[in-house]
Amino acid sequence: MISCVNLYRMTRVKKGIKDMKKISVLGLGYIGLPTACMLANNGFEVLGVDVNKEIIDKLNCGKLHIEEPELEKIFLDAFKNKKIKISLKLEESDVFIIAVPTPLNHKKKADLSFVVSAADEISGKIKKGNVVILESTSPPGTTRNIVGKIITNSTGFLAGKDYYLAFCPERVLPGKIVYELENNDRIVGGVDKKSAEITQDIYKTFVKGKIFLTDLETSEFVKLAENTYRDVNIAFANELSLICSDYGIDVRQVIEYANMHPRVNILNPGPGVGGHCIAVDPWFILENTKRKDTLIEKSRNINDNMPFIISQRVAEIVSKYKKPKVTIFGFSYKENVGDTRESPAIVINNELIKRKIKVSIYDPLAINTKYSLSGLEDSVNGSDIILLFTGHSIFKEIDLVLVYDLMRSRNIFDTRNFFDRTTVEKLGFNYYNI
Ligand code: SAJ
Repeated sequence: MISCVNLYRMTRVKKGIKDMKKISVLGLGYIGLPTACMLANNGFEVLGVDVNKEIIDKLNCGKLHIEEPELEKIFLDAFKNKKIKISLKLEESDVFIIAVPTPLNHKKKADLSFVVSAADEISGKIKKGNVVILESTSPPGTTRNIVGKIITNSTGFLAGKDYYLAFCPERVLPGKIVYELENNDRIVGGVDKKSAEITQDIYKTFVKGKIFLTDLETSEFVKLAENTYRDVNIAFANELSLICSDYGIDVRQVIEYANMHPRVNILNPGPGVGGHCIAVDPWFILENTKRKDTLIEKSRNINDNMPFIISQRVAEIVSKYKKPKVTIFGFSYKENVGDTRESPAIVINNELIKRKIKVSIYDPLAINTKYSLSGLEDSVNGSDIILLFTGHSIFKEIDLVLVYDLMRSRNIFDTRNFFDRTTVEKLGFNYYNI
C-alpha cells in the first residue's frame, strides 16, 4: 500500500532548469532591469514588465530611465537581439521574478503594496511547476506569508508542492550594479530545498559568485542584517564625529589611526544616510519585533539626525551675512550616482529654506529630482558658503579660483573630507568639516 507521504511525493511537481524557458521580471528599476538583461543575455526568453507606462515607452525606444555603468550595453544587446520584450502586461511564464519597490510608509513600516499587486498578477498567470522568486528587500516572512499566501488563496496551489517559491535578495552597490550582479555571492532561500535549488540553477546562468542555499526567512533576514550592519557602523562614525568635535579633535585622523588596528574598520562620518536601502532596511528588521530601545533604532535616529545638525552648523556660519545664500554641491544620496531618493540633502535644503536662507543646488549627475538644479556659475554666484554634500569625482575638476571670484563670502563646509584643506585655505577659503 503506497503511504500517503509517497503519494504526496508522487503528486509534487518535478521540474528542472531545462524546463525553464521563459522568465518574467516584474519591476524594471535599478535591480529588475539589469537582472532581466542578464537573464536574457544568458539563454532565457525574458519579458520585462512595469506598471509605469513612461518607463515602458522609453525602454521600447531603446532608451534607459536609469543611469548605471554598462547597463545600456547589456540592455541593447538583449533588446536588439529580441531576447527581451518590454510590456505593461504580464504573460504566462515558467519563472516570475518580483523586483518591485518596498518603500517605508509614514509609520516606518514596509509598504508591501507593490509586492501584493505583483503577486496578484502572477496568480492570474501561474501554472503548476512554475517558479516564483521575490528579490525585493522585505521584512522576514514576506515571501511565505504575503506572496505565497496570495498565490495559494487565489489558485489553491501550494508552495513547494504545486510551484516553487524562493527569496533571492540582491546585494549590489549602486554605481557598480552590473559588475556586482555577476560577481557578488548570493543567498537563496527556498520554501523547500527543491525551490532553492531550481532558483540557484536559474541564477547560476549569470552569477559567477557562490550561491548559498537556506530557508526563506533566513535569507530575508540576511539581506536586512547586511544593510543594518552598515547603518549601525555609520551611526558609530557619526556619533564619534560629534563627540570629537566637542573635544576639538579631527575625527578623520582618529578614524584613520584607529583603522590601522587589525580588527577595527570604522566607516566614514557624513551628513546623513540616504538611498532606499541602508536608511530603510533596519526598520524592516524592527517591524515585527516587540523589543524596545534597540541599538538598531538608535542608530537610525543618529543617522537621520545628521542632516539637521549640518543645517544648524551651516546656518550658524552664514548667520553673520545679510540674506545669506548657500550652495549645495552634490544632491544625490552618495558619490558618483544620480539617485536622489531619500537623499539627506533634501532635508538640508528644506531646513535651510525654512530658515529663510537662499539655497542653490549644483549636481550635474542628479536625475529624476523635482528640486531645481543650477549650473556651476549660477549656483555659486553671490554665494556665502559651499556645502559639499556629495563627493562626485567630477567635482575634483571644478575651478575653485573661478568659484572664489564668483562667491560673495568664501566658506566651504566639506561634509565628506573631499577637498584638500591646505589647498582650499591657500586659495583663501574658510574651511569647515564634520
Ligand atoms: N555612507 C556614509 N558613510 C560611509 C558609507 C556610506 O555616510 O562610510 C552613506 C552614503 O553617503 C549614503 C548611504 O550611507 O548616503 C548608503 O550608501 P552605501 O554606499 O553605503 O550603500 P547603498 O545604499 O548605495 O548600497 C547598499 C549596499 N549595502 C551594503 O554595502 C551592506 C549594497 O550592497 C546593497 O545592495 C544596497 O544597499 C541595497 O540595495 O540594499
